[in-house]
Amino acid sequence: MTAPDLFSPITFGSIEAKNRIVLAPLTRNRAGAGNVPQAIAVTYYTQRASGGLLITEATQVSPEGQGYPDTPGIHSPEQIAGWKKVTDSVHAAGGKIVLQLWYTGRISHSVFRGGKTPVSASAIKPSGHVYLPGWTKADYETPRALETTEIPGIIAEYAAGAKNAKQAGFDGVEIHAANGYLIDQFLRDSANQRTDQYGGSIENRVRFLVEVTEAVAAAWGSGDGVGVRLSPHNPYNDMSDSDPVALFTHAAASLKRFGLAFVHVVEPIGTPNPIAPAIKAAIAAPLIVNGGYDLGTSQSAIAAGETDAVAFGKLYIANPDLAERLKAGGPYNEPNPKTFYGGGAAGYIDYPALAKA
Ligand code: 8OZ
Repeated sequence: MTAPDLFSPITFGSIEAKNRIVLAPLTRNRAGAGNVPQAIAVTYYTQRASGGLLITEATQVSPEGQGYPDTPGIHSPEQIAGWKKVTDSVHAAGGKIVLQLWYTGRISHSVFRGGKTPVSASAIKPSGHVYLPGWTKADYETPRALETTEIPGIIAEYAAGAKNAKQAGFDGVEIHAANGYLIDQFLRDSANQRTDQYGGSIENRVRFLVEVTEAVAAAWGSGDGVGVRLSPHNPYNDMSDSDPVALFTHAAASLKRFGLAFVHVVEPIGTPNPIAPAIKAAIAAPLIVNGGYDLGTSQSAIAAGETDAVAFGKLYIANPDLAERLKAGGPYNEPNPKTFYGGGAAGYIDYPALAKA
C-alpha cells in the first residue's frame, strides 16, 4: 500500500471523502431575508464539490446565537429548505458537506438578540467591535454571564441545530468550539471566570463542550457524523489561555468516547509548540488542520503523519476547482479580500475554474 497523500481517500467517521482536501468554514455574509441561504450559496458550494469534504460557513443554531450581519441559520423551516438545496446539489456533484453549528456568545450585540444583552461564560467584554445589520460599527457590550440553570437550554439549541442539519441532508455537523465564540468562551480562562461547575479547573471549563458534543451526537444519532473545531492558540476575538496544551489535550481526551468523525484544529503553520498531534492522539479521530497550508506543506504534513487532511480557506475562496489545481500544481487565482464579507455573486461564485485542456 502506498502512503496516503492529499489526493488519497479518507473516512471521517461515517463520511467517505474522496480526497483529503477540505473547504474550511468561511463566513461570507450572503444569506437572504430570514438568514436563509440563497441560490448563490448553492452555486458556491457546488462549484467546490471536488474537495473531499466541504464545511459550511458558521451557522447560528438559534436567532440569539447570531453575531454578524447576513449569516445563515439552521433554526427555521425556510433555512432548512434553503440548506437542502445546497446539500442536494453538492451530493449530485459527488461531494460531501457538513454544517458548522455556531453560537457567538459575547461576539454579538443586543441588536441581533431582540434587545437582549449578549451572553457568555462570564461578564467580560471583549476588545474590538461588532458590525451591526447594515454594517455599522459598534463597540461590543459587556455580556451577561449565563446562569447555570440556563446552560441546558443553550445545549438543546445546538442539538436542535444538529437535528435540523440532518433534515437538511447534511453528511454531518461540525461543532464550532474555536475562534472565541461561545464554547471557546467557556474553554479558555481569559473569558471564563465562573465559580460553578463550568468554570475554574480545566475539567470544569471543558464541561460545556463535552455536554454540547454529547447532545449533538445524540441528536445526530451517533458521534460518527460529528466533528469538532478547536483553536488552541488563536488570539482572535480577544482570547487567550494560561495553559493551552493542558486544556486542549484534556478537551480532546474528554471527547474520545463519542467516536467523533474528525477533529479540526486551527493551528497555523509555524505555530510555536503545536499541539494538534497531541489532540489527535488524545481524541483518536482523524485530524484536519487549517492555517496557511499550500500543496507542499500539506503533502509534507500528511507524509510525516502530522495530519490526515488539510482545510483551505482563502485559497479555496479564489479557486473553486482547488482539488484539480492542487493536483496540477497550480496555477491559482488570487483571492480578493474586498469581497470576502457581504455582497452578492461578485467574489463569491465568479472565480474561474481552470480551462479544461
Ligand atoms: C471571520 C468573520 C466573521 C466570522 C470564525 C466564524 O472566525 C468566524 C468568522 C470569521 O470562526
